[in-house]
Amino acid sequence: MRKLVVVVGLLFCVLLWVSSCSTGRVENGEIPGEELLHEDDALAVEDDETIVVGFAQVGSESDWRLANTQSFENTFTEENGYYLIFEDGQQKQENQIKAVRNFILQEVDYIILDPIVETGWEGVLKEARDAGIPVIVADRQVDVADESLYTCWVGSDFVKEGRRAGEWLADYLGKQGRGREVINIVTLQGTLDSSAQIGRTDGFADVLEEHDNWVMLDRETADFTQAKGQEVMEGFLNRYSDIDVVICENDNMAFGAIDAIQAAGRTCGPDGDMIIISFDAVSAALQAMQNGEINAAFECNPQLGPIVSDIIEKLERGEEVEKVQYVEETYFDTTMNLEELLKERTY
Ligand code: GYE
Repeated sequence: MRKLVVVVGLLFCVLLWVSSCSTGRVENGEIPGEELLHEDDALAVEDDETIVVGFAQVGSESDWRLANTQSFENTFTEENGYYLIFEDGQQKQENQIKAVRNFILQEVDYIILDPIVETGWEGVLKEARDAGIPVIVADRQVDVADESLYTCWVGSDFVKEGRRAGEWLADYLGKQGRGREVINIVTLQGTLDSSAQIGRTDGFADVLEEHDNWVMLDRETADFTQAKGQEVMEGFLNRYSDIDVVICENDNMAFGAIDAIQAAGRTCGPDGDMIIISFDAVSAALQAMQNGEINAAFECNPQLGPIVSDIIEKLERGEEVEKVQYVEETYFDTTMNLEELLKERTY
């Protein structure tokens, strides 16, 4: 069953309504807005074969996010039988809600939602369910009492990432003979109430609890961006003179923190006076490890496009899909052959 994606008469009303929040890209790389709802685009998908997918993305705050968007754009192509409508939420939940409503009005076949925060989705998810449009949640999760409000979720085990980082730190300090020393830690947190922030904070906190000599001096959000990472780290450096470990809940905040540390005439990395631990493990983080600036990075896989497309294909065939699907992840540190690993790295 293929629907007429956009009724031409409705086009211009919808256009007026959404043009203020449509700032992302469509699948062919055009800047949306007028183009997104152009009559030709609508007519182009009035066939029975093309699967129309609306993707409400969080924003473009990090290298991880760009790789994630790229993964969806590379997968949901015309050649693969899709028409992708991409909406960039610009890190605002209200924009994402508007985007989902817009997809419902356009009668898309599937909605992919990467929710910026976990709460506040009930209303719009009910609207999608009432319209009979399956919603696939990707990357971050939604916290809703009624799980039938979405079809399934695919993403990372953020708690496991956080625990793994804590366990790595315990092992590293042990090897340095610092297993019983007082270790002062600060954390640059991601966007508060996002799954990636909650999971990484909680996972690391589990390991923190097991070490009474570890002290969490401070935690502050830097919204997953490099600029805020630098700003928050400047504040930490002004307030605390004895930081041993900086936990950065993504690579971009680590890049900002490193800039702040170096600007303050301080050092970090395996030979520096602060240990830097980061999450995502994008290529630039592995390069920062090669430069001796980051000690370890815990991988978060952004390549969710093909997995979501497999889910859609199963749904098209009328098959059941798993409600929760975790992706495989690893970690990297400076003991590894980073040059070789970088050759394989696609993001
Ligand atoms: O770690 C960060 C991004 O939700 C896993 O969001 C994602 C996180 C990722 O901005 O870089």
